[in-house]
Amino acid sequence: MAAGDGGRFHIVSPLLESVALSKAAGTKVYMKLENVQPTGSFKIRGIGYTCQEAAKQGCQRFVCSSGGNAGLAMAYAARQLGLQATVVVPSSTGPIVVQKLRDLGAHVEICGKVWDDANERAKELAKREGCVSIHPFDHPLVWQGHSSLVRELRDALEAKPGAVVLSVGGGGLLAGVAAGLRDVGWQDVPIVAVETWGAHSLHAALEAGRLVSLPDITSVAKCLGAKTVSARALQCAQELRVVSQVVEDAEAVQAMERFLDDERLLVEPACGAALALLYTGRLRRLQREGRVGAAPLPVVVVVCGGSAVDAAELRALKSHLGLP
Ligand code: PLV
Repeated sequence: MAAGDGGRFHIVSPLLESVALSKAAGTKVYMKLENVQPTGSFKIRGIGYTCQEAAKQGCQRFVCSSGGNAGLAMAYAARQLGLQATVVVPSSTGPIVVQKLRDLGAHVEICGKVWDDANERAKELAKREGCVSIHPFDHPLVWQGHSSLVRELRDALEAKPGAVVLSVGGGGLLAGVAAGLRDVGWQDVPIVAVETWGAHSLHAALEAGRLVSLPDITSVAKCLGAKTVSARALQCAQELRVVSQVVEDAEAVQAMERFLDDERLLVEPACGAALALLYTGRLRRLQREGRVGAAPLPVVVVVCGGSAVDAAELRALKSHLGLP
């Protein structure tokens, strides 16, 4: 099932209509199920491709800073390529991911409180001979790898969608989808870029009209927690039809639980953020305001996935947020 266009580690992911999400959003919703990719998220597309290209140049070891999923994708790609992997994660990345990284054979370092701290350490490590630094979201090869997702949409859908809904952390997925939309001539399709408050670095940058750094990451969606969004993501948001939306942590976590019941799929808060846009009726409002395409055009939500969650973690998140 290797996709063959860009990276050879990801699969052509399923595109399924969700009756439950369509009912909640009041419009036909397709789920692009990136949660079934190897290592559980879309990250394998861009990171897998980048590792593959770096391996061709003869590197011996990859180093990556990560909130979790980029590191998992890199560890997986390294293992496939027979190379070493070091992943630096912040302390906010929980034991579930650290164990999965070790199970994939990666060397794990825990450094600092948030991803930006871990990234400083990764930059140090990458200076060692034979090491290649793999960025979790801010590199042209990462965007190119992620862009394969849109070609799959073009191949599967009869017409272009009214919107693509996705989550934004550092903005690699946004930049990749934007590149893919341009590639297939769908650059007029609006992208709804969703963040949580406390990880809203794109929203803050758009309000300021320039890159700004959040003082801290206070959201539970740690995988959306880059204090500063990439310059490329801001540029995409300024050049294309990108609608920035921010949801509460509680909405993202409630969306995770509802999605588990509706589709029997468990995803991270980072993904719950995009789902919350549909469950809370925000998409309907954007349609009424004419900011995204309305019925009969379908909407695609990128179910970006995430591996840092299990049943106990969902319970812990709910209790942390005081949810019943
Ligand atoms: N997570 C990055 C950055 O973390 C990482 O290191 O794994 N959904 C999920 C499940 C993710 O893991 C991420 C990114 C995103 C969405 C956002 O993707 P981005 O960074 O390309 O906007 C700090």
